[in-house]
Amino acid sequence: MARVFSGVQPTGDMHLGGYLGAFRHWAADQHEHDSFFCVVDLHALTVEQDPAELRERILSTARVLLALGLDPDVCTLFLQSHVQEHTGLAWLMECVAGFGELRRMTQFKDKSAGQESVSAGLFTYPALMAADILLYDTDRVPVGDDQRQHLELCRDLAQRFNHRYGETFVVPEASIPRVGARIMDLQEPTRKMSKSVESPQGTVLVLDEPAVIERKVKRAVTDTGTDVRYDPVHKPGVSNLLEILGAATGRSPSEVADSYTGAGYGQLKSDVAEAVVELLAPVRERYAELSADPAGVAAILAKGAAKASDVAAATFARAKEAVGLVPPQGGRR
Ligand code: ATP
Ligand code: LTN
Repeated sequence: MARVFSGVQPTGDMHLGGYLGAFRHWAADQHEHDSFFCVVDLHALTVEQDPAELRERILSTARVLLALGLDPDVCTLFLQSHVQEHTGLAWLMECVAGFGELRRMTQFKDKSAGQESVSAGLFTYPALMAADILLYDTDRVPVGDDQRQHLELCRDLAQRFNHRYGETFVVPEASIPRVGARIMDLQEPTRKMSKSVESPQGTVLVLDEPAVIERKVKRAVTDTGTDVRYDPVHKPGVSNLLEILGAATGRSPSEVADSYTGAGYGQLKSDVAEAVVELLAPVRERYAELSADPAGVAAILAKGAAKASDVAAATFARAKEAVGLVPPQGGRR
């Protein structure tokens, strides 16, 4: 059975982009593959966080993942900071990664641009992400399109390490959906829907009430003209709505567009709102149940961490030995 690993940052409210680009595929993958899903809380520290807020966000992110269908009896769900090997292997990865290749990461360039101070962690972030993936002998990494470059770097690092120190890591493949891999902001459809950019009206949150979802979709920026056509360059707003509806209903955006010949933007928006509400309503209900059971969620995360630690410890021991570190007597730590 192939091994799947993916992660989500607990840095903000989870949104429709992440849901369509990644999380719903995780829920499907868990039934077909040996799946590990991780709330990457250490990655969140690369930018300044309020401790109380972060604590709450880590747990609410785990609740959303469970609410959208991750089944702890089927997959392994855990918090990155509960498995110490992530930071240990990240160091080995940092020592294999080049300064130049980290500097070329577009996410680093975007997130550091215009900032007064930039942490060293933000710069080395992709090395920690590579460690996350490589620790689990991962075959496939289901992510949205924005993670393509980080995945490419992870593959390069794994191959470089294997070449230098002997076969140690499985070289993973990115698994990026054909439809929905890059959902755009509803108010600014040339920018990806994101939780770290303040855009309350342009971002549909997984936990938004149906009336809020309807309002956001109906106020989405569309383009000049009246015809519904899939053309991301000239009609980014309409194309984004077609992408959302396509991803929600299992069709390609062009196929969806064909069914609107002669219809206007109004009909398209109503249908998008309805499809998204239908998709997300069960998540909100289940989230409320999980919020009433913090001990249950904590137990799930503890079980996940124990299982993840077993796998991670074996890989980390192998990697340390490969580079020439000396194992401690009587144990693998
Ligand atoms: P930020 O927007 O702050 O960079 P994020 O929302 O991209 O954060 P995560 O929530 O950690 O970060 O991402 C979780 C998953 O969702 C990742 O696999 C990412 O590629 C995917 N994803 C995020 N935004 C979108 C989007 N707009 N469209 C499709 N997939 C997305
Ligand atoms: N960089 C990712 C989050 C992330 C991740 C990972 C995704 C950290 N480690 C390992 C997949 C596999 C993001 O910003 N969305």
